[in-house]
Amino acid sequence: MSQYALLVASTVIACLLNGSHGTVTEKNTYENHTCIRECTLNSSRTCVYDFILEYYFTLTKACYNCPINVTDCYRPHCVAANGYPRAIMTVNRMLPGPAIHVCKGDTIVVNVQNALQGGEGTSIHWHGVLQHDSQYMDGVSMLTQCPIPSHTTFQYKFKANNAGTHFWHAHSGLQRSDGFYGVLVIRDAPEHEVHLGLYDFDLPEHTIVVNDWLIELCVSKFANHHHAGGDNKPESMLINGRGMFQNFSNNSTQSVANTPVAVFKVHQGRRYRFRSISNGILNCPIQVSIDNHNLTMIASDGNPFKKIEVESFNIFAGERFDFVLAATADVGNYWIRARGLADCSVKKAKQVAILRYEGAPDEQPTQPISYEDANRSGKKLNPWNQKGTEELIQITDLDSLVEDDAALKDKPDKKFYIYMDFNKIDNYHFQDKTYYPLSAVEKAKHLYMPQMNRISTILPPTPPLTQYKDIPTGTFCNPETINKNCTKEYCECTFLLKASLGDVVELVVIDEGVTFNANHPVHLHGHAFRVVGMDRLNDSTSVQEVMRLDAEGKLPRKLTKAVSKDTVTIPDGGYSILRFLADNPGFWLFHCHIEFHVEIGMGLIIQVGEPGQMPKPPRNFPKCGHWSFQGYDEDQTNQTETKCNVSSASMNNIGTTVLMIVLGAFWMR
Ligand SMILES: *[C@@H]1O[C@H](CO)[C@@H](O)[C@H](O)[C@H]1NC(C)=O
Ligand SMILES: *[C@@H]1O[C@H](CO)[C@@H](O)[C@H](O)[C@H]1NC(C)=O
Ligand SMILES: *[C@@H]1O[C@H](CO)[C@@H](O)[C@H](O)[C@H]1NC(C)=O
Ligand SMILES: *[C@@H]1O[C@H](CO)[C@@H](O)[C@H](O)[C@H]1NC(C)=O
Ligand SMILES: *[C@@H]1O[C@H](CO)[C@@H](O)[C@H](O)[C@H]1NC(C)=O
Ligand SMILES: *[C@@H]1O[C@H](CO)[C@@H](O)[C@H](O)[C@H]1NC(C)=O
Ligand SMILES: *[C@@H]1O[C@H](CO)[C@@H](O)[C@H](O)[C@H]1NC(C)=O
Ligand SMILES: *[C@@H]1O[C@H](CO)[C@@H](O)[C@H](O)[C@H]1NC(C)=O
Ligand SMILES: *[C@@H]1O[C@H](CO)[C@@H](O)[C@H](O)[C@H]1NC(C)=O
Ligand SMILES: *[C@@H]1O[C@H](CO)[C@@H](O)[C@H](O)[C@H]1NC(C)=O
Ligand SMILES: *[C@@H]1O[C@H](CO)[C@@H](O)[C@H](O)[C@H]1NC(C)=O
Ligand SMILES: *[C@@H]1O[C@H](CO)[C@@H](O)[C@H](O)[C@H]1NC(C)=O
Ligand SMILES: [Cu+2]
Repeated sequence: MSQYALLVASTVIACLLNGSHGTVTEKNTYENHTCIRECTLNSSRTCVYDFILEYYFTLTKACYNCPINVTDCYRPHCVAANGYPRAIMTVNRMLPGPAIHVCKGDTIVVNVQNALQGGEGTSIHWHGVLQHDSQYMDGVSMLTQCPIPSHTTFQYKFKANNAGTHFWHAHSGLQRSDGFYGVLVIRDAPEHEVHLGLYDFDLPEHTIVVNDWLIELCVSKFANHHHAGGDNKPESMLINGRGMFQNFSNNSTQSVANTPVAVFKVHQGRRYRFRSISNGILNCPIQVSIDNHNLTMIASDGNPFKKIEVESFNIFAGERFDFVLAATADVGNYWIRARGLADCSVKKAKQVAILRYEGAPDEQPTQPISYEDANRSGKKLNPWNQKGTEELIQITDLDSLVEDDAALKDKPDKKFYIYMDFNKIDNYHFQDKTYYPLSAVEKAKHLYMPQMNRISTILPPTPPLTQYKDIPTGTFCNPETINKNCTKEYCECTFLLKASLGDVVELVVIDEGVTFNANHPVHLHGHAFRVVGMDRLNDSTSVQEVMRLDAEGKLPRKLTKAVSKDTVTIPDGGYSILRFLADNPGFWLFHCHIEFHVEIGMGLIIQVGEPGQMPKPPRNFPKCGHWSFQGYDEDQTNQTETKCNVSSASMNNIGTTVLMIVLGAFWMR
């Protein structure tokens, strides 16, 4: 722990150098932020960060001769990624963006400056932070706030009240996939760490962020896949924003160079707490393992469970796992391997990083690194679409170390069956009934709709949490209120389920799995849930079958020591049963964390409590109006009485648009 002393000392200097606002400088990496410290009770601080959000590119001029000269790859503003040239989105010209490491009880303040060229709005979600009393800081565009218009700023401010390994990412369009993501770790005082005795160090440098990575802007792949014949398979993967993929050759020697991989340093004989995060983008569960080492798994999504030693684990989009690594091998370099499953197996998406022992040379391990080489056998936590066995440990096989609470009572107060699948339905956004109906299109271009209860959710025209009164009547729906046959016709609305404040809610989430052997990791905002049941019944199932089994008492529930999480996989052809105490009033998104799926509506809103029970946002919290056109009121003298006034936030958008038109006209001349 003494390593913290060093960090703190150097931060004082970093602070004195705090420079101008609005430009990206070295201090914006926050690598040595004053809030990075040993956490103790009653010593909370306010931790401030400036985030500048931009479109950017890999291997820019900031990279000079990277990777032929590898040192250049570490220059400020150089994003080498996996070496593939592509447009990206960065916060402070870093990939991932700045890591936030704070202590429980601290106040996090992030000033977001939207510098996106192109007039795009944005917002940032703090994945895993429950936001009690700061619901309007959850960062979901059009649910808990308006998108932050380009060339404006927004301040996030909330208490870091629930400890654990979390992360932050954009919750607006597909931006998370292009680079708007980063680490958010909230450490607790040692007194509260149940696993404290298992490790010697818990350091920021041992945080691992894995994700699949495309070779183009996500929206390009999205449009190609949904409108033409493009696939939805990731090509590559990153570990902490780094990796090997693209080959470079120095012509005079023909030797192959690659962009550098992430390196994690350890001392032989010590034990380290590692914190891993998946910012998975497409359908890409990731198997993580470290050569010559086993992993002692101790926590997920911020909640500890009874330790269990495995050889590898799978991590799904949005999940986090903490493990202890004992550096017991010979001094040397070892591969840390990330192997993409499901859609990531098609192009063998994989990545490596290096575990380097103190005293080992600055070299790569010699072990081969093919996709197949990363298929670690032996005990594995969190299998993908496999039944649990002696070797395959399901989430429900773990014993939570979070005390049993009301969520685990015998009978929940509210119970919902949520069934998911890819449905063969003529969706007018991607098919045209007249010109190219589903039936006329070749099978390879058939598009199946990932839906919940056969509904595609679109977010409301104004955020219900902050502008409830502005929501047009008839916006919200649920399977009972929809008066359409959604098996026959495409159904799109704002799917909302309601719970009273204090209810224990049970979600029986089913993946019917008829169409593909797929996967939908689901994430709940504002609450952690207990995973009380999980099984893969068969290659496919149906909501009717699961309801029948449930009625017959054949869906076992683990009502003691069920693990607490906020993101979990639903086995295809099976189900997961989730329980939570609805103690956080607000509008909370519950959604599949696969970017293409949530973007076309695989999610729903859980309303907890009545609007009157939800805390009011600050009086000057930005607003936006909805744009459903109701005709112009030509009478200028009667403007204040028009129904369709626009608020300041949307005025900003108009301003930008006008500016762009003016510029456009200028260029045309
Ligand atoms: C943070 O501190 C470390 C250790 O003193 C130093 O090596 C590193 O350059 C610092 N990082 C930044 C961005 O200032
Ligand atoms: C921290 O504060 C709480 C209540 O404010 C108090 O009960 C506790 O003794 C304090 N702990 C320390 C270590 O000062
Ligand atoms: C590589 O780049 C570094 C700066 O990043 C520079 O100091 C060094 O001289 C370069 N090496 C070569 C061989 O050009
Ligand atoms: C780079 O070279 C390796 C080894 O020859 C090869 O397996 C890999 O496919 C190459 N990468 C790309 C993107 O072509
Ligand atoms: C290698 O040669 C090719 C073509 O001769 C040239 O386009 C490229 O820039 C050269 N690369 C380096 C690293 O010198
Ligand atoms: C290629 O590598 C050789 C030997 O390492 C070095 O002398 C030369 O400068 C390099 N050429 C380029 C274009 O980087
Ligand atoms: C990892 O665990 C397996 C048993 O599951 C054991 O056979 C193996 O020796 C262990 N490896 C190390 C490096 O501890
Ligand atoms: C990975 O290894 C397991 C056994 O550990 C084997 O059953 C499976 O077929 C392997 N998968 C691949 C893709 O090789
Ligand atoms: C809805 O449509 C499907 C497919 O056409 C049909 O099988 C089903 O019976 C319909 N359901 C109702 C309630 O009409
Ligand atoms: C699993 O599905 C297959 C094919 O649909 C069916 O034949 C089999 O009976 C099912 N098994 C169970 C246990 O339901
Ligand atoms: C202003 O609008 C109201 C209601 O929209 C209408 O009744 C009234 O006649 C209008 N006043 C004028 C001066 O046009
Ligand atoms: C319309 O403007 C009035 C006065 O500025 C304001 O009170 C009201 O909230 C606005 N309505 C909407 C939908 O923005
Ligand atoms: Cu999904």
